[in-house]
Amino acid sequence: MSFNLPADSRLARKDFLFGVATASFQIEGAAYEDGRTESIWDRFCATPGKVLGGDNGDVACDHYHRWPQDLDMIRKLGFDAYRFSIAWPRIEPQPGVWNQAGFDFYDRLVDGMLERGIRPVATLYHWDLPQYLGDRGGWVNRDTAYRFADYADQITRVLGDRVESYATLNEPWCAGFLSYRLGIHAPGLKDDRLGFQAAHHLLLGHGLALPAMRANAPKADHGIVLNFTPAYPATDSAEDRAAADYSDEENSHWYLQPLLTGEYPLAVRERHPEWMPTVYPGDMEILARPIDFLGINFYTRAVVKAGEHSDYESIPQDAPKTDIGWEIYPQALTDLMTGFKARYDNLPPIYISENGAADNTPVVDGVVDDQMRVGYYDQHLNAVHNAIEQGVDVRGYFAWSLMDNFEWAEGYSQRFGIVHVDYDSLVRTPKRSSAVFTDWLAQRR
Ligand code: IFM
Repeated sequence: MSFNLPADSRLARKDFLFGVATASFQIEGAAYEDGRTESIWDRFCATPGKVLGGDNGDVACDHYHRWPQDLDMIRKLGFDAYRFSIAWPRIEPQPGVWNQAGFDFYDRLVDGMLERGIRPVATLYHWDLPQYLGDRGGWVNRDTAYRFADYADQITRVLGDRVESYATLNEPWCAGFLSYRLGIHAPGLKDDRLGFQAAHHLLLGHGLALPAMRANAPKADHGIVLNFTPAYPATDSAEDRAAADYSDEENSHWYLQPLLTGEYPLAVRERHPEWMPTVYPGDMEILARPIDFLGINFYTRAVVKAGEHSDYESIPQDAPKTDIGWEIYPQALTDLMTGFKARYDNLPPIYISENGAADNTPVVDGVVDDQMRVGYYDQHLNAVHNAIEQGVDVRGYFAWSLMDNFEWAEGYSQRFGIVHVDYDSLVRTPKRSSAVFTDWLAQRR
């Protein structure tokens, strides 16, 4: 069994990059080993009521100890690349203190990939901010952007060109809005103005980090990973269409537009001057420093109507959903990319840096027959194919995730892996979906 893509699809060529993705906090465990210090997610997990079941990242998938076996698994499954993230609290456990044991771990991991013929794709920040920076306001504090640039400099000095592609940030919408505006992720603040300020400092950190990253790894690609949940109007009314458009300005273009044009979207600035962040002279030029690629993380769409007391309101759909309750709507992935191409004349090459489904099918007689996930991947790979056919420059695709892991506020309740993890024994069991990928990858030309 393989994916149903046209034989002449760009995705069927060996030079289209296929990888699997994970993130440090979600898989590593070893929370306090070899000098790692507390992150804002350790603190959030320890705060009652923040994470389902009171789950935490202390052990997670124990990847910190089992990485050789996990890399063997990636090679065996046939993927070209592995997108992983680096835990800042391992690298800089105290302000300005650089931890050799932390560098050594990622040194070994990257060499382990290269030895196995797996291409390393690194993300520098996937939300595990050191708690000591959280104590000083986290991303609301402008200084955090400068601390991030220092950390990015240190880690890229060590890993250099052995990593072929670096993303500064993963999903600043989540690290900004979901964390400081909507209160769902660490540190759990609910304040519009602070959400926008945090978002600005995240993007500032991204821009500040780029020059040193380029100097330390001149042959690598440097970019950023953004997440998008495009909005569709609930009805054809002018009000609902305007609400959907506005939602996209606030949630998608707020993050992408400044990077490509050096300006935040006017629609948001005009409607909500009271939320606007403090921006220093020169900041926008820093945000707009050139990037070599845009990573797109896509899972679902939103359907919205004009709200009575808000700019837009999400309307739940009676439609197929993954186990986490997110609608399956692959057309939105094609629309999103063709829409970006139409709006931005300097859109860089795109990688789908995450896409996948929560499918909690259990192990039965040693087998995980995750058919819903197989269908989800099939539909979304076709959505990528369709975008390429319409002229979008997509260079690769990363499945989220290599293995089941800590799903943030949902704890371990939602399984996104193509490999099952038993959280008691930590045994990994490849699921049906991983076998379908392996078949697909083997037949590429
Ligand atoms: O698990 C997350 C990941 O950390 C970031 N992107 C979305 C995934 C699924 O929610």
